[in-house]
Amino acid sequence: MIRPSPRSAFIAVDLQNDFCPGGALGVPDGDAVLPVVNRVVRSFPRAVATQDWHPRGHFSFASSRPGAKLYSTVDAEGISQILWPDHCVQGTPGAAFHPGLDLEPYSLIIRKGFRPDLDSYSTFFENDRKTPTGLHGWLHDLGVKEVWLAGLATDFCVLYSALDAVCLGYTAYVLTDAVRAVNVPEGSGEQALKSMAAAGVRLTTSSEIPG
Ligand code: VGL
Ligand code: ZN
Repeated sequence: MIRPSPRSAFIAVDLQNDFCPGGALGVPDGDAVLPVVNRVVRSFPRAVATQDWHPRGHFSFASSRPGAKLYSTVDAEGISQILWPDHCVQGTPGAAFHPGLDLEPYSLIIRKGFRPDLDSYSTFFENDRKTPTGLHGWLHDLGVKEVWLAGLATDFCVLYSALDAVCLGYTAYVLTDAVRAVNVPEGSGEQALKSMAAAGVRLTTSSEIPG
């Protein structure tokens, strides 16, 4: 058992309709993490939910570039960008939290990816790696030293959030039974778990959390 410390925070990443099966960028089995997330969140003294929140015509959408192929990679001013289907458009049902997510325990919602020409996988910094989302300031203010991550997708938003958490000096845990991968390209979910472990992220499961 690993008891979350009083200086910990739980971070539920992008549990939105568009990332769940049937959504615009549905992660296979993505909704399966909801019961796990709903159970463990109450073991933490505070919790944050994140929301991918793109304006219409966002530059990460393949549809914003005539002739561009879905899931192809382009270079945008030195930042490598995968072109996604339109997803999590501000104010649409796809951008809403999945109805199966119990939102009551969350005291902060971080929205990211709302700049038209910048994407944001990490919930700490946008993809230019320097524009902060404000989450670090909030956590720091509250004396948080330890973050526990779950949600979607393992190979993008969870991966970059966990890596940034370690870089920022947090002890970072990822609940492997409460994450699912897009797997674009194939195998990127497995690769992400390896990268996180190599960076010092502690991979664990919800069964380690008491209660
Ligand atoms: C995500 C792709 C595009 C994620 C967000 O939440 O992992 N993936 N936008
Ligand atoms: Zn996105």
